[in-house]
Amino acid sequence: MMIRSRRTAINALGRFKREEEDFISEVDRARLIEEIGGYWSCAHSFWVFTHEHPDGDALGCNLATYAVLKALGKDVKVFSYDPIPRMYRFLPHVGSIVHTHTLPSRLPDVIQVNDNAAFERLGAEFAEQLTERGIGPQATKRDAVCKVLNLDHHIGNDSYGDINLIDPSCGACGELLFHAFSQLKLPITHDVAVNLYAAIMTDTGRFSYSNTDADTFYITTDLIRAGADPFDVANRVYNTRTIGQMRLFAKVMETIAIEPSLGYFFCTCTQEMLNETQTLMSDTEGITDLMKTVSDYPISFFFKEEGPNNYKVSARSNGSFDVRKLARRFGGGGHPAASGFRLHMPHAEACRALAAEMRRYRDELAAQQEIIEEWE
Ligand SMILES: [Mn+2]
Repeated sequence: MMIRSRRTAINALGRFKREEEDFISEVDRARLIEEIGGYWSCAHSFWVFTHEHPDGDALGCNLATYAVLKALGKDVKVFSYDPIPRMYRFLPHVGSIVHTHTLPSRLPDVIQVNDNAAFERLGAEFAEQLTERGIGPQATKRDAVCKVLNLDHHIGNDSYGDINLIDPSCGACGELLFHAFSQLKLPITHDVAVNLYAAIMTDTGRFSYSNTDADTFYITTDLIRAGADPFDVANRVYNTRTIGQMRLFAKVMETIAIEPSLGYFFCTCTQEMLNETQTLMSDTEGITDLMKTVSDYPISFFFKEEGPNNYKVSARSNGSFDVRKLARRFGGGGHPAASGFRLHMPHAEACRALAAEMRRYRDELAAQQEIIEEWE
């Protein structure tokens, strides 16, 4: 039987394990939302951030935040460390996003970070500049005025904010923002609805990942009633591929390699492939979803060559294996079914390092399972 409840702790070999401390009670959530609401109503200037290489949840949340704060008459700047992927350029207010690596010198009253589990993941230069100005966990002298609001749904968020509203029961950070706006009676306008709908649709894999539950549908029902058009949003996000992208997909699929004894397969996108097909690394979006449709292997990895001997690895699992724990061994993170990490070494060496770690991890899980069986 498939266990559907998000709040069920499940054994490590069977399904994802969620530890008690990962969860926030309804009461605590409501209290934190009240506190955040206090900043939204009292503060004047805001900077809004998310993780580098923003996805639909990250951008949808930041633009919904922009729309809500603007409607309250605030001075709002949304920053993006990386360019906005083409598929998200239709989102309402996307033109307000400032793509830069250099922040203005004067700090705002409030910094809000959506959907970002660790301070460094803001982007190295953002994290550095903020740290210099007394913001973040590494700052030696703390800025006395500017407060950091950290709103996220990743298990294991570093809690780097002054207020940390972390709710892993939310399938998308967009769900968490919906709860916040609703509790604070802030109007869900058409623009807010489209952004939050796009956030939730993409982070739940079109309402198909294990993070999808009844709440997801209750929330999206409200968003549709507020003006989000499911056909239009899905069409704009997913049906915008180019021929160059299809050629890139073909080249990447050619590289598929299998590790049968460890239960995974992987493929690679090189800079050369991007040159040959006139595409960008962000055009590989969708490849991991395609890899997840393979039933023979429960785990897949996608190596993206970002520079010489520098690979960003996306890990995906069909639900039987917690890839977040594996990613953490390489200094990465994410969700149990979708995580990422970096390997700074030549490709062949990176493949060997991954195989070695997978073998160690699997042996440890097997040992744990033996202990569990002994107790039962
Ligand atoms: Mn997310």
